[in-house]
Amino acid sequence: MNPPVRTIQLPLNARVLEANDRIAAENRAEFERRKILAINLIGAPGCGKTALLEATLRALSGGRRPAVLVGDLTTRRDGDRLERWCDQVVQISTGQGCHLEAHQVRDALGQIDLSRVDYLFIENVGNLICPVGFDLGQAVTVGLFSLTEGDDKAAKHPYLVESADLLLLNKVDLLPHLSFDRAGFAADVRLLNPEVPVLDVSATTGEGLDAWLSWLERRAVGGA
Ligand SMILES: Nc1nc2c(ncn2[C@@H]2O[C@H](COP(=O)(O)OP(=O)(O)OP(=O)(O)O)[C@@H](O)[C@H]2O)c(=O)[nH]1
Ligand SMILES: [Mg+2]
Ligand SMILES: [Zn+2]
Repeated sequence: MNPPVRTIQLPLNARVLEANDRIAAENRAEFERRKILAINLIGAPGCGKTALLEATLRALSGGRRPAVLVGDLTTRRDGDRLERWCDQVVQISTGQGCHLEAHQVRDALGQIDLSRVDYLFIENVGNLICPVGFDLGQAVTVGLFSLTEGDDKAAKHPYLVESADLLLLNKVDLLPHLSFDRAGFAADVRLLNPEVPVLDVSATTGEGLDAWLSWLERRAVGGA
């Protein structure tokens, strides 16, 4: 197998990132003080971020208390979907922005009662590239890939694979219908990040959700 080709660096302005990191550190300190597990969920458009969160919120009911921030350029559609399952949802409109930034998270937190949150899910803008470069103050970064994007996406998006604490492969219910090379995908991931766990899930059928919830529980403050 060929090693990943690296020809360009992410085009991020160092001063913008410095300012972002300062606010992200403040967000992180606030989450730690309040014992909130903040999860930055990053994946391509349509990979199933909102569907996974809907299934997760349904499965959590009565247990850990969730809140959700969801970023999109425009529309409240994802926020409306998530509000059916959670009473603390904030839709962040990024306008022309193709990723969330720490100040947007900080501002959105003003609309959340943090005293009754255990898990803060942050659905980033659908994009596999620059969301990786903008720290939001999360405790964990979760990369979501799905079968419908093709089996080469881990190899083509090394920054997400390298920086993720967990990778989820969604839409596994479609495996019989697609020519997705599951073993090849896993090999690409291992080359980039030998440690990261990869869980197969289906937001539609619920397959794999238990393993995802157990992983969250282990990462939760005061978790097993
Ligand atoms: N078969 C199948 N379809 C899924 C699954 N998860 C999501 N979908 C479908 O994939 C489409 C996109 O799902 P969304 O949850 O909107 O994806 P998203 O990543 O939130 O999309 P953006 O927020 O627009 O980036 C929808 O039609 C979902 O019903 C799954 O596990 N299996
Ligand atoms: Mg979505
Ligand atoms: Zn961006």
